Amino acid sequence: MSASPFDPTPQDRFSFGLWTVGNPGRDPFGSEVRPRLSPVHIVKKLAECGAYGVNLHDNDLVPMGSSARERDAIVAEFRRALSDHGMCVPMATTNLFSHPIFKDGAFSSNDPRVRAFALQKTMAAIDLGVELGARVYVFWGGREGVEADACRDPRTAILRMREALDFLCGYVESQGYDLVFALEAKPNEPRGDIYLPTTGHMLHFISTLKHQARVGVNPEVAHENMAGLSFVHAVAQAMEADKLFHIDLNAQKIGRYDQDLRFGSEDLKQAFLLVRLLEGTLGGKRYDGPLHFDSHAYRSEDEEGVWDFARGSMRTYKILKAKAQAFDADPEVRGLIRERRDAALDPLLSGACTPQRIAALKALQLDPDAIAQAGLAYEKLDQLMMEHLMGVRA
Ligand code: DIG
Ligand code: MN
Ligand code: MN
Repeated sequence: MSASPFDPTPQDRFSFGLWTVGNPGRDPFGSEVRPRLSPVHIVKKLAECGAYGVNLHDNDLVPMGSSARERDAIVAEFRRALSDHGMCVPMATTNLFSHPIFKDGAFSSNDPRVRAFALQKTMAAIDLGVELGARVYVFWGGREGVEADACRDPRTAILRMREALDFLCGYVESQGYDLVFALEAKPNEPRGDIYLPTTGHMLHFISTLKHQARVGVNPEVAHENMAGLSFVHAVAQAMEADKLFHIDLNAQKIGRYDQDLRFGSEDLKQAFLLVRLLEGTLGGKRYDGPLHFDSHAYRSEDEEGVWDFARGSMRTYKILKAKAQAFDADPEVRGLIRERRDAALDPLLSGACTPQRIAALKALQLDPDAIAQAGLAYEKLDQLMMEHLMGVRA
């Protein structure tokens, strides 16, 4: 098959979790539809698709209850596969949600034995991630929440999660690991309400931690959409705070359960605006971390459909990247979004709050009615963007 400019390469930094392409298609209303794929097979196939990395929860690779010898053998085989296929492990994380012990949370559980077990499990999983070369460690608190809100003071839950993360940052420092943490928010599912439900909540929570510099966020498209929020604005706030340490890409229809659909397969306009932001085509810093697809193929698919899903995810991202580059290079677009400059006003709109600036702003003669008359040509701008997206303008 001839090469395409949208074929993924390792330089694109695309990654998938073992649990994503390895999803066997089970859902709350039906059993698995696909055979389970071994981690070694997933590494081989993802490399063939053009991905550069594979991520994992501890138990995606090492089943709970494995002996040390079994664990080491599994890890050795996996590392051989990574080496054979030129793949890396950019991110690792802990499964603190599947085992029944976590039925009422992990770090926020009312049972101190559960909280201790969660810390013990996470330290072992961090060791595994570092051994595999991970530089980012994700925390998704899927069970950190409630149905019966009377069960604990929500402030106690936040306190417990802060204590856990402060301890685990201390652990990473004590081991000398080169590892940062990325906190992933979700508003609900599987719990009725999950604590710290959006990226914005996480950004504030990080500001209360002892080791703030080591902690950032891992926003997910579907999760912010579930909260009815703009994912692009959540990512922009994280980037502006230098806290976008990782990202989970997928697609989501508004008002549904967490669908984890193929990237770009639903709201193409928001996917375009996201890629434009991440790639910096509108100006400003670009994101240079892993581009992780935390999503899975439709339940309708066989294994070949899973790889169609993986290829489609990466291809869509690269197509949108090319379209964003064309859009922001379009002279008509640049003319419409060029920032209005005013030599007289600009000095008054930034810098220190000096007596001179206060006096000058108070003395300004501005005619609000006249200013309000200005048209902004956003209809033309948005139509241009849509025409770039629809392929009738390049
Ligand atoms: C769900 O969106 C969560 C889990 O898949 C995983 O812990 C995390 C890592 O991307 N995302
Ligand atoms: Mn999700
Ligand atoms: Mn995720």
